[in-house]
This record gives sequence, C-alpha cells and structure tokens, in this order.
Amino acid sequence: MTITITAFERSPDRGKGLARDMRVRWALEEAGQPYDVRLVSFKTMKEHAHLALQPFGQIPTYEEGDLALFESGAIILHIALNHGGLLPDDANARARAITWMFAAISTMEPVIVDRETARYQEGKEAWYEERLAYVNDRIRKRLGELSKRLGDADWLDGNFTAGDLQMISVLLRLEGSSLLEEYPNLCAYIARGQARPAFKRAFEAQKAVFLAVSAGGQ
Ligand code: GTB
Repeated sequence: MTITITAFERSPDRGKGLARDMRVRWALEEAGQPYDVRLVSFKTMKEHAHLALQPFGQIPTYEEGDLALFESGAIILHIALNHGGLLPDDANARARAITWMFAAISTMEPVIVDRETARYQEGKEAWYEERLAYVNDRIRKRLGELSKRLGDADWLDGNFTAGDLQMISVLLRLEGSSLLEEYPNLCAYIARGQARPAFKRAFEAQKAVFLAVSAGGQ
C-alpha cells in the first residue's frame, strides 16, 4: 500500500530539514519504505480536507490505505512497530527505545521549542535577552543530563533505534545556537545520525522541495 505523507510546500526553514516531515522521512528511509509526499500550502493546511487528517492544521500527516495518522511521534512509532530497522526485537530493549522516543519529544523538545518561540514572538521585547538566558539555562540542564547519560556510547541504548532518530531530530533544532558546542559528545552523536545513509536520503528529499520552489522563482 502506498504511504503518503504531507510536508510544507514552502518550508520556513528553507530546506534545512527542521520541519517535522524530516523525521518521518528519515524513519521511512531507515525502514526501507517508499513514500509519496503531498505538499501543502499554509492556506491548504487550514482547509477542511487537511483538517480532517490533522485537526490542528499542521504537517506532517501519514496515510496508508484506510489508515490516516497525525503527530510525528505517533507516525514514527507506527512505522517502527510495523517495519524493521528502528526497534530492537528484544521486548525490554524495544520498550527502552520507545522510552527514548518519548524522552526526546516530551522532556527535551519543549525547552528547545520554548527558545524558538521566545525568539519569534518575544525577540523585540526589552526583557528578551534576560528571558533567553533563563531559557538557555533550562536547555543546558537537559543537554548536560543527556550528555552524561550518553557518555562515550554511539547511541542511547545499544544499536541505533527510533529513540536516537527522535533525539537527534530534536537536538538538530539547536543547530546554530552554540549551545550544542558545549557538549562535544552530543555534537558527535548528532553527526553520527546525519552520516546515516537514510538520514542523507531524507534530507536531500526535503531539500529538493525547497530547491524546486526556488528554481520556479516563486
Ligand atoms: N506535535 C506535532 C507533530 O509532532 O507532528 C507538531 C507538528 C508541527 O509543529 N507542525 C508544524 C506546522 O505544521 C511544522 S514542524 N506548523 C504550521 C502551523 O502550525 O500552522 C515545526 C517547525 C516549523 C518550522 C521550522 N523551521 O522553519 O525551522 C521548524 C519546525
């Protein structure tokens, strides 16, 4: 059955792979599953047909036969549970990998997203720099804890899993902030993820969308 996901027609990240379709693309590439992409405009995303798939008017979504999913975390878990390559066979190791998936999106990502929200929505406020210092300290706390747990291991728990895929995707949102540079083992961890052929294929596929739109001169 054909898998179809949605992605931004014009991603605000200009092909940097920061929008959440990138995670789903990466998971599908790791699982060796071909997929189609339906590009949606910001206007289309708020219209009835898309809202029926994604009640919050966001990307990504996932369609496969009569199954329609939203929430990138749930989509990646679905892919990981139904195909090889993203979760260990051993039941306990599998449960731990799923735990890391949740840790990435519910413990790490909120403090990181808070930094982006502060920049976009409060960047012009007089108190922005003061607030940013607090936000950065909250991120440093989480990065320090993660760095300590990872130590000199390649991946969070044995072999690469969907937990690493989610964690690296979340950490990538900090690229360019200089916060990551304080944790060399996390930088190396991210680089290992980016070096995976599946990551590269996914990255190039989403970048091709930006390049096509740019070439179209729109
Ligand atoms: N919890 C949902 C999930 O995980 O699927 C969150 C989905 C979500 O935030 N989607 C965003 C969206 O559709 C795109 S990924 N936003 C449009 C809207 O809400 O109207 C978040 C994102 C967007 C842009 C950048 N960027 O430009 O760097 C990075 C991340």
